[in-house]
Parts: sequence; structure tokens; C-alpha cells
Amino acid sequence: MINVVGLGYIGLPTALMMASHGVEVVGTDYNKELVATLNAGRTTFKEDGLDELFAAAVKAGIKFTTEYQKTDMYIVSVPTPYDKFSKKVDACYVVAAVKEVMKVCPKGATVVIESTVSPGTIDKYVRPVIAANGFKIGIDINLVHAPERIIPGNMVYELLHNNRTIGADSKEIGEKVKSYYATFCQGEIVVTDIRTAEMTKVVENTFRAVNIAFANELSRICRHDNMDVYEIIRICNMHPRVNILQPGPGVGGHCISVDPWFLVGDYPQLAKVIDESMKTNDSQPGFVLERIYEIMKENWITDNRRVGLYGITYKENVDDIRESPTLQMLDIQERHLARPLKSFDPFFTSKAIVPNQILDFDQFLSEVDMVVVMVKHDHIKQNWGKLSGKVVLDCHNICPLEGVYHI
Ligand code: SAJ
Repeated sequence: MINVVGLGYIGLPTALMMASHGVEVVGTDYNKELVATLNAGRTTFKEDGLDELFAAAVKAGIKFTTEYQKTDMYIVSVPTPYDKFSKKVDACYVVAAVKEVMKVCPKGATVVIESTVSPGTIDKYVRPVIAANGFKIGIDINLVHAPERIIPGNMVYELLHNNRTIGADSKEIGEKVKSYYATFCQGEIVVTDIRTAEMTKVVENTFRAVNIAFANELSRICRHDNMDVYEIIRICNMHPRVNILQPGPGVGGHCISVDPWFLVGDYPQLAKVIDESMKTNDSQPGFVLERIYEIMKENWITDNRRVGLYGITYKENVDDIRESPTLQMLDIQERHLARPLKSFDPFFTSKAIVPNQILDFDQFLSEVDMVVVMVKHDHIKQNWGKLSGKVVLDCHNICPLEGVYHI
């Protein structure tokens, strides 16, 4: 039996996937409310195919509890934030979960860490916890790092099809853990050592962060001299070895906007490009806010109650607001003691999560003269007609209306 510890955005789909592929799974989370929701037959976030996967896993016998299980395999999938000052990974949740596992696990158990951690974190923080409980690593307890790669919005498909990495102290244990993931994963599963696995995961997200920062920087250069950044990127990408990403209103989510900071925190003298890239991405919501004020002025809009942000989530078609550019922008306004702009998000229509949020789309539109498209949800693509006559700042270059402003 596998005890999956942490039933959030990664732990839950992973637990469901294994259970629906014939593995006996118990999911553990210390959040009683979350466990009660799952036990009542409901999933805790929206994701394509998740409800169907949940139904299959429940049928296959998955259990949810707040208790840690006595078993021979654990998958730990808890958040790893970073310390805002040192930028280093904060492994407190991983350490707390492993401590709980140590209280119940028998000798011979394997502990798999799925959470993203910077290289060396497992050596520095996890091994000592295991040793402090009197276990010899590699003899009494096996330690493995199996970072995930799934993208919110396409998690179920990517869980099934992505290649994976498994880092282990020995090939034999790596292969054993691989056999569990191979029950559902149709991609290639590479077995390597733990530190390499830690580094690959952080590097993958850093690669994307740096490339988004490059696109965001281009958007500023092009704005400065009135060039069309989208047309320039489109043409450049026709070169066989150029593939520039898209500028946007900022970078959110719990991965791309967080993980690269681990490298800056651990290697401050070396990670220069990464540091600048993260600063560029973090300052993009401020750049877009300035652009909003500029367009307001140009259109004689003097009251910011007449401006609305469309989209609060960190990206399209997910209900996840962690580190979202809209929240970052509202934060800047709050620091400047400015009245927060109005906002609307089709994923949050029953209860407001930010000040001045309107829950009904038509009402939102009736209260604003200017709409800023912060998130390219499918919902807005089906409603362009309703925006005609409004001043529109499209942060993603997707709006087909005439006279739309861009970042
Ligand atoms: N974004 C841009 N321009 C782009 C692409 C993205 O501004 O061209 C923005 C998005 O709007 C969003 C942010 O970047 O605010 C991050 O979104 P994302 O779709 O790039 O990535 P995440 O954070 O949802 O998921 C990433 C993925 N990592 C990579 O693609 C290397 C995913 O595979 C990882 O599993 C996930 O992080 C994770 O959990 O680490």
C-alpha cells in the first residue's frame, strides 16, 4: 500500500492516478476540511478530467484520512515555499511530513519526496530527520526523490504521458519506485541520483522563467519605441533555432515564480541571469499597471472605479490564484494606498476573494469603461462581443476587436 502524504494540486492527482491503476492507496492530509470534502465525494479544485479520475479511484478503493499510515511506501507531496529574504527553499513542510512518517513507518519502508526542492535539500534537511529516528538510510529506510512535471490545466493528460525523473541512492530502489509510477506513466522514466533529480526539476522551471522574462523584457523595449512585440516574436520564431515565449502581465503560480529563487538563494554570486529574470517577471505587474494609467489618461478615464481587471487566477482555465499577476497588481495598489481596480473572474462567481470584485460578468461590464484582460480564460474568448465599445488593454494579444491596446 502507498500512503500519499499531502493531497494538494500534485498529491491528489498522483494518488488518484495510482489508485485507479490498481495500486492500493491511502491519501493523508492534515487539513481536516479537505479530507472531509474528499470523503464526501467531492474534489477540492477544478481540473480537466479530475472528477472522472476521482470517481475511478474511489471505485478502486482509495481512502482519505488525516492519519499517517503504517506501510512500506510513502509519497510526500507538500508545498515548498521560499524564504522571502534569503530566497532559499523553506523545507519546513517536507521536514514536518517526514517527521510524522518516521513515527509510524516500519523498517524497510521507502520514502519518496515529490515536492520540488533545491539541490542538496534532501541531504541537508531530510536525511538528518531519518537518522534522528534511529534509522540507517539505505538499510532501514530508502530515500527517493521523484519530482513531478505536470502542468495545471492539463494535469491528468500530462501525468499519463510526461517523461519522469526518479532520483535514488541505489539503482535497485530507483527501479522499485519506477515500477509503481510505471503502472500509469506512459512516458520514459529515468533513474538517477537524488541530487541530480533535485537539480533537474528546479532547472526545468528556471529555464521557463528565464525565457518568459526575456519575452517580458522585449515587451518593455518594444513599448519604449512603439514596436509590435508580438509581430517581432512571431517573425523571430520562424527562425529554425529561435523559440521565444509570450510576454504577459507577470508570472504566477507556485512553480515558475518560486523555484528559480531557490538557485538565487543558494548561489547568489553565480545565478545572475536567473536573479535578473526573476526581478523582471516580478516587476511586470507594476509595468502593466503603469500602462493602465497611461491608457486611462489617453482616454480621459480619471476614475479607477471605471477600470476592471478580467481574470484573477494565475493563468487561463485554472482556479488557482497563487502568486497571480492580478493579485500582485492589487498588492502594488494597496501599498500605494490606491483604490483597488474592479475585477472579475469566471472561476470565482459565488464569493469575492479580493476587494472590488464583481461576481457577475454583465454587471462587471456595466460598471467599467476599460477592461484589462489579465487572464486568457476560454470564457473571455466566447464573450468578445460584449467588450465592444470598451477601452481594452489585452495583455495576451488574443482579442480580435479593433483598436485594442497591448502591453
Ligand atoms: N507565462 C507567460 N508567458 C508564457 C508562458 C507562461 O507569461 O509564454 C506565465 C503564465 O501566464 C503563468 C506563469 O507564466 O502566470 C506560469 O505558467 P506556466 O503555464 O508556464 O507554468 P505552471 O507554473 O503552470 O507549471 C510549470 C510547468 N513547468 C514547465 O513548463 C517547465 C509544469 O510542467 C511544472 O510541473 C509546474 O510548473 C510545477 O509544478 O513545477
